Amino acid sequence: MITLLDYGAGNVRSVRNAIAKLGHEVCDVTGPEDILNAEKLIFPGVGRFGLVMERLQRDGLVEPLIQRIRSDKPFLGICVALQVLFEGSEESPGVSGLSILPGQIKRFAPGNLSVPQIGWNGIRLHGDSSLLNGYNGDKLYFVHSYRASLEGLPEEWLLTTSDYGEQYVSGVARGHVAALQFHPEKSGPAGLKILENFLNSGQDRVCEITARRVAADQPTVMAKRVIACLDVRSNDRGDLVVTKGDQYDVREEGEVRNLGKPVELARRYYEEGADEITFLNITGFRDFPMQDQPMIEVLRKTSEEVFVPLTIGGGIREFTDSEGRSYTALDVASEYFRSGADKISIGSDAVYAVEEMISSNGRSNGSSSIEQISRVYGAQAVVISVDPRRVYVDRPEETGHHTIRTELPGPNGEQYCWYQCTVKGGREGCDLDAVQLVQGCEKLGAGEILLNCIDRDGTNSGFDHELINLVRGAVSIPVIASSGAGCADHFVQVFQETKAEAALAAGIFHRREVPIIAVKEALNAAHIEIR
Ligand code: 1PR
Repeated sequence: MITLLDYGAGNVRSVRNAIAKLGHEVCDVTGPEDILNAEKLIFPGVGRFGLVMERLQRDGLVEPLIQRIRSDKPFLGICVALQVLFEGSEESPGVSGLSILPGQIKRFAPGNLSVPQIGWNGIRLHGDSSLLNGYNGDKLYFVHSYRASLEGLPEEWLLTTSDYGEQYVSGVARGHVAALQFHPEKSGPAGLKILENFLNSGQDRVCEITARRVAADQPTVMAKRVIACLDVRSNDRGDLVVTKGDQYDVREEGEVRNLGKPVELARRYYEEGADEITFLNITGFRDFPMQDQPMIEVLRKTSEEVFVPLTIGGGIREFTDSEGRSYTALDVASEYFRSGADKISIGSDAVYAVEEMISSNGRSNGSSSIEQISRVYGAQAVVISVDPRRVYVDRPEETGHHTIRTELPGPNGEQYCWYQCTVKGGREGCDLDAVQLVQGCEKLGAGEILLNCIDRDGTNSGFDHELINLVRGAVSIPVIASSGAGCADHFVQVFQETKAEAALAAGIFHRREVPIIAVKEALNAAHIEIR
């Protein structure tokens, strides 16, 4: 029996699902005595450092946790649960951690790398431990803006380090206790193997570092991510289907295109090596997701079988239902997180939030959906889905928008264009450009940009590099390039010609025109880091 410390913030369902998949039963911590008595305790830390500590304090769990770890009872901490083992964090000044380990957690300062670090990185082994038995060197999934430093860490605890602009601690272990900065439950087969080693250990000190190693010199390198996207909606018969549009028009001869079943396709992409799966509930702007149980069910079922990150978007905003019951955007997002999402994506509501901030002279009162969700779940859990389209102009100075000189002139020979943001799945254009939107969203607390392009969507003509360079240059959070992939070479080109951290495609994967493995092989042949 595995005991899980779930304090109600973030995606703990994935850890639950991974444990179940590995054949173990899970029970929850219901009070301080469970922390002390549990045979094996897993603590998946999600959210901000201060919030995690506040919840532990509220539930009287701080002292029992310290006692458990000091008395060397089996314990596995994940992500922020590694960070709270230290004395404090720059993320939440003045909040004390568990102080098992000395030092402060600091924010990444990686120069031109984006923060948060989101994606697949390597680990460098500093010692041998049965926790890593069978680990084959595959990359593992990280998502964080703050990191533990090597400085002052007692050597007997140091299991692994990784690099992201600087070297940081990615795993600590001693005796029966370990904590990992990466997410084993989201790291595919390599992560599940590590989790399994912990779950299956008997009385042996599974985490003990039995021999020291001379760590490799080469830095670990983040992989460029390949993401499969599933646009989901109900067809005219009421079945939830994966569909795909051409420039956002998903109907063919009057019918909604049906390219498959969401859970089946997601499972297929996981098995084929997708680094992440994104679901977009494309009619979410008019339907209300908390009444849309099928979509939540899709997420629940997918997270039982798919152990890479899942993002879900569509309809994340505040809402009042027909009985007058109101839900905040945070309520909606929380339901998605509880159902297995690791990140949520916001489209239309992000546009409204930035328009409002601009009309209030760049100030916000803290109530936007982005701020609400980011405060509780952290910036890395909030993705902004941008749906821009090109507007060609002759005179850039007259637009009042961020305009570029384009190598692809407009229909009347226009040399310039700007990218107009849209809402409601491209149905309405706004007086806001893509740069204004993404900069506004970063300021409000978003952690990643999913950059679609209506002009390229479904065209198979390649990604819009001009758009991607414009947006990537405007923010310091990761950017996912989306729309237009038609062949494996388009992925090579987008990573060679832009600084996008990830690239997403839909149509070519759904129609089996290009397998994910072919994309990975092409990237590998071009010496682009992959998982
Ligand atoms: O506004 O918060 O409710 O979110 C709605 C979400 O649904 C947004 O993320 C928006 O992008 C998405 N959406 C709305 N309508 C459509 C549509 O297609 N009619 N899909 C839509 C957006 C774009 C990509 C697509 C890529 C890659 N789809 O997700 O997967 O363009 O396609 P390709 O590789 O085939 O070119 P809210």
